[in-house]
Parts: sequence; structure tokens; C-alpha cells
Amino acid sequence: MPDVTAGAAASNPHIARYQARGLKGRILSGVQPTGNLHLGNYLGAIRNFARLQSDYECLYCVVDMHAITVWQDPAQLGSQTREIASAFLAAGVDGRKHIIFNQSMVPEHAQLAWIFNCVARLGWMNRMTQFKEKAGKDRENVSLGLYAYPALMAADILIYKATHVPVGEDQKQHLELTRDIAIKFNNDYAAPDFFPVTEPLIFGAATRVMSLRDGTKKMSKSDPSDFSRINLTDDADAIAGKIRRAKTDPHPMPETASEAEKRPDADNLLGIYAALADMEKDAVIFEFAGKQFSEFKSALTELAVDKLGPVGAEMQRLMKDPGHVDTVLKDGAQRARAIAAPILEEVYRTVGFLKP
Ligand code: AQP
Repeated sequence: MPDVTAGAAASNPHIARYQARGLKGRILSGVQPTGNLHLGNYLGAIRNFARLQSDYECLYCVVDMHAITVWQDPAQLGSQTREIASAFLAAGVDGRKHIIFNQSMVPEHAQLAWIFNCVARLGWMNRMTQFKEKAGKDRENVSLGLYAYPALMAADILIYKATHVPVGEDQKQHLELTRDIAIKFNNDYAAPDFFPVTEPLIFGAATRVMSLRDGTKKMSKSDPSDFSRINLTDDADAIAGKIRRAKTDPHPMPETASEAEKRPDADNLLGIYAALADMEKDAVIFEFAGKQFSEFKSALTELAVDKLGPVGAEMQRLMKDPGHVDTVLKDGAQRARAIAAPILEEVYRTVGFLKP
């Protein structure tokens, strides 16, 4: 694991506090329970959650309040929430040592989000590319929540004064907004260093996994084609079928990194292979240079089944035991509130709200 915090601690009193305890900081990260959890979510975020837990104090959140910024069937949302919590556990996150919870069980997130709605500027929100992509041409008809989403995300992070957030590349802009909100709050309320200026943790060979049907488009839960993504609950046959049908081009495998970059579908599959095998992409390019895609796809299938099979099987096992997952979430929420409530109290005092 790269020491991405090196150098940051000296200028950041929040990080220094954790260093005194032999840790690198406090992490908060979340995943939306919007169904179809996929390889991108796993490689870009969830797998890293487990890898970071020996160096950081971690809070991992199923962000159900973010999920309802687009319509979610109430009859499905509970099981979708348990699915994400099961993925955290199956990926190896220790729910006793760290905190796994769902966002709506900790009302302090929404309370701080309102204050951040009043700190963030409209101009900042108007620049958010994810909103533009998700709203598309139907802007007038999307929810206000979808527009305000990044302010809630800032609250998710800062209600715990988290110092680091592991995310995929697509969340980088939202993280920058979180930093802007923290800086503006600290300045506006003359509270230097009240909120940390959170550092993103974006690392690995697959920080942006692309669709298997179109190497220029992000792999996403909401893509109507199930063949565009590998779901974490896919069995070996499904994984093999999707990799076999993954879009490629008529040439043999690329021979250099610069050649791969010009061939997005091949580049994406090479990145997935590198991430799953924990190899540098250059080493994978070298290994398969000039070979046929069929040979590479067989090797990728074997690797993907080997690495994802146990995670998917453990998720399925946990999802058959909803009582256990609910206990993990409830216990996590209680421990999360114990951290969040005093921070919100400080915020309210700083803002000038009277106490009840
Ligand atoms: N394709 C991806 N490659 C790498 N990382 C990714 N993440 C998402 N897609 C990729 C990372 O997964 C974490 C959880 O994401 P999320 O579910 O909260 O929201 P999202 O980014 O909106 O995910 P999707 O799959 O793209 O959902 P839809 O289709 O609903 O928009 C984040 O850390 C994210 O970076």
C-alpha cells in the first residue's frame, strides 16, 4: 500500500492526532445501495476499504440517502442496503474493529448537510460533472437531492472529521468540493482547522473501470446492459460469458502502454487484469504483447473467477442471514453516532444555534 499520507501530516493537525496513535488518519467512504454492485465499485473502492483498515480508523457507510436522489423501490432498498454491507464484510472489512453502518441511521449526516447547503455556492454546484451526466437533458425533472448530493457527501465525510477518503477516480471532483466546503466553513466561522481538508486516496491499476461494452464509458450500476459490467454476485459462468463477449478490436494484444492507451477496450481489460492480479499494467502488457485476445480473455476469466468467486460466495452467504447484517449495521450506527453527535454539537455552537 503506497504511503499516500507522507508529507501531509506536518501541515495537518487532524492527521497528526492519528499519527500519535500509530495510525495514518480516519477514513470515511460510502457506496450507494442502488443494486448491481460491480467490479468497478470493488476495484475502485471496496477492495481498498479492507486493505486500508490496518493503517486507518475506518467508517464505511451504505449511503441510502444518496441512493434516493434517484427513484428506489422502497420494497427493494432494504435488501440492496444489506447487499452493500455484505460486500464490505465479504471483502474483509472487520465490522467489530471498524464501523459499518447505513447513512440514514445517523441523522447527523443530514443535519450537517443542511449547514453545508448554506456554505456551498451555487457556482460550485453548477460545475459538478456527475450531476450534468446524471441529469442529462432532463434537468428540470431531476430531484433537488441529486443536485445537492455533493453537499451531503461533504457532510458524510466531515461529520466524522475524516482525514482521508478512498474513492474511484469519478468521485475526485466531489472530494474537491468537500475540501472547498471545509475551507470556507473554517474561514467564514473563524474556526481555523475546525474541519480537516480531506485527502482523497485514489490508487491501484483500476481507479476507473470502464464498461465491457464500451471502453470509453464508465462501468456503472445503472447501465441498462448487464453485459456492460461484472456484478460481484455473478457466478463463474456469468463472469466467463461477459468476458467472452467483452468488446475488443480486430488487432492482436497491444505491445506498449502508449498503444494500449489508444485502444480503450483493450486498455480497460488490461487494467482489470492488472488490478485483479495486483500487477503493474506494464507487466501485463509485456506478458500478453502480440497475443490473441482469446488467449488473454481465457486468462482474465480464470483470474476473475479466482479472485471474485470467494467474495461473491461470501456475499451470497451473508445475504441469506439478514439478521446478522442488520446487527452489524445497527451496532455500527450507534458507534458512528457517538463520534458524530459531539462534532455536530460543536458545529451548532460555532454557527450560533441556541441549544434546546
Ligand atoms: N467504474 C468504476 N471504476 C472505479 N471505481 C468506481 N466507482 C464507481 N464506479 C466505478 C467507485 O465506487 C464507489 C461507490 O460508488 P457509488 O455506488 O456510490 O456511486 P457511483 O460512482 O455513482 O457508482 P455507479 O456504479 O456509477 O452507479 P450509478 O450507475 O448509479 O451512477 C465510489 O468510490 C466510486 O468512485
